[in-house]
Amino acid sequence: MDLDAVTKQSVLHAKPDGLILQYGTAGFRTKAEHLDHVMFRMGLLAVLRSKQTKSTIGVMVTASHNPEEDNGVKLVDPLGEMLAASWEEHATCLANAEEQHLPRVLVDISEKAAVDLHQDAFVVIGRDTRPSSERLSQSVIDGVTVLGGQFYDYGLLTTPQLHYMVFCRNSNGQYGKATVEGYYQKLSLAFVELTKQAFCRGDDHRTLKVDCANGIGALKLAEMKHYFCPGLSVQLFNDGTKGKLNHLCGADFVKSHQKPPQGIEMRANERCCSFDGDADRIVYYYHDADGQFHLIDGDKIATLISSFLKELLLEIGDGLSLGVVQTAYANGSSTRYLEEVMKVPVYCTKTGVKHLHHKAQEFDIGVYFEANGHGTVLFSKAAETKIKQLAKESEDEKRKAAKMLENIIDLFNQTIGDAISDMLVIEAILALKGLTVQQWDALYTDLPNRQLKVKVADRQVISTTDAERQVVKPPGLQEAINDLVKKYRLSRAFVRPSGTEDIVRVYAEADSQENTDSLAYEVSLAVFQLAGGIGERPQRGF
Ligand code: NG1
Ligand code: ZN
Repeated sequence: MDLDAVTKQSVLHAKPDGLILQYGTAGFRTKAEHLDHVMFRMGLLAVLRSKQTKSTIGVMVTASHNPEEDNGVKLVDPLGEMLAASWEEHATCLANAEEQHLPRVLVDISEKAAVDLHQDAFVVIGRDTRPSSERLSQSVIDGVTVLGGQFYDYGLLTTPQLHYMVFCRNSNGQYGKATVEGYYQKLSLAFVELTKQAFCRGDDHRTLKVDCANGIGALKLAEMKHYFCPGLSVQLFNDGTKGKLNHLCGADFVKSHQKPPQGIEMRANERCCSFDGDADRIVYYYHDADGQFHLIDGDKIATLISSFLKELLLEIGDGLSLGVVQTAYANGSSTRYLEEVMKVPVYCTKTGVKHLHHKAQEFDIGVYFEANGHGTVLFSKAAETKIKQLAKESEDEKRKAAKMLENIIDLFNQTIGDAISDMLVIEAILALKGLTVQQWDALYTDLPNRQLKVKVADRQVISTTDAERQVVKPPGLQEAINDLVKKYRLSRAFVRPSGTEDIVRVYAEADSQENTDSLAYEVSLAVFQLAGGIGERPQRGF
């Protein structure tokens, strides 16, 4: 390591005094103007991680669903997974080191992680469409080069596409070609294969309206859409030509406001969906004939997908285990439906896909989704081998089911949630089952729910347990929540510090929207009073 060169370059990417950031559930995320030094340093870290794993490492510049002025960065590990937990700590140390300590911290990390410094390093970089992303990804490149790493800059990519590239490169092309073209081909081929039978029937529900959050999803879907036409025709809205990224549109807006995005024309009973700013989340929705808005969130997506997988598994009859993983934000009705009607085991983990991902790995087939629409299906190596074998050998019906499962394996990028993969699997299932969006929505009725944010001086004063469903500290807060919850029917509420924003999140559920809103307000007030609220007190009414 040429530490003198690092010191010299680092001055050009100086860390603002006193700024402390944490590698959280989604990497580093804050206002774009505070991130230049973090980007440079993540370039350095990616080189060390690449040397240590002797593999290609990814760096993605994005702040996903957050406002256009924000930005962020996360590292992608060799198998297209999120960065290993021990390296999250290294990332935090490196990002927060004062200028003069930077060389020492680099040496420390190399020693602790037993990095072979003579090894070559290769880093691939992707970015979203934020105005700040291009400059920030240049800072990542500066970091990579000063430590002697090689790199390839993919430029504009969705987050899942970068994960795909990393995995392809580390599996010697066996998984697919490490190009956007390769990604389009792999997914669309699997989609066309999977839906062959459905579209022969002359289905006329093939149009889907997509709100692209004015983000990268618009560019990539525009390139990709002719690959799955005429099977599916997608109409793009909020494609970034006019509006601002994630502003009054996108999956996060639709989910948290429970209303349609601006900029999309919805007719009664038309199937619509929204991506988020980096195209790893998706939610569906429609207006009924009375003009009422219906949201189909990640929980209902998980339900649709797992019920289809369960049918296919019964068909192949091979005893492969299926499990669904959710977080505390999953609607109570979805959990009840999965457990009691579908008889599928359901587990709850902490928020953040990495937690769901780990739990899902315990099954042959693990379906995981956050209520906000971020999720995927994981197949174990053993399940994949079994399915591929059955698709070749067994008799007709079994073989058909195994082939479908094989296509589904190819469609789910195998890594993290991907709005494009999810959309294609959902569209395929709806077509194959001949289901309308209303029929899908009618699987169960969501309990009214509300999410609020509370500002506190230090959100770390709140600590939780039981997959974030119970507060441990500050004292008295959980008791206060318990008393409030008791006032309502079918009610539930919890609070937790956000991992991506400087706020505390409040969630409530109850028998009516009015009661839910009261409960959410009362719990917010309890947080404000018992956990050091700042600024304006929470108000009733939204
Ligand atoms: P935080 O800010 O920790 O609640 C949010 C989402 C997560 C996940 C991350 C990463 C909710 C309630 N939380 O985390 O599910 O998507 O952002 O983007 O939706
Ligand atoms: Zn995202």
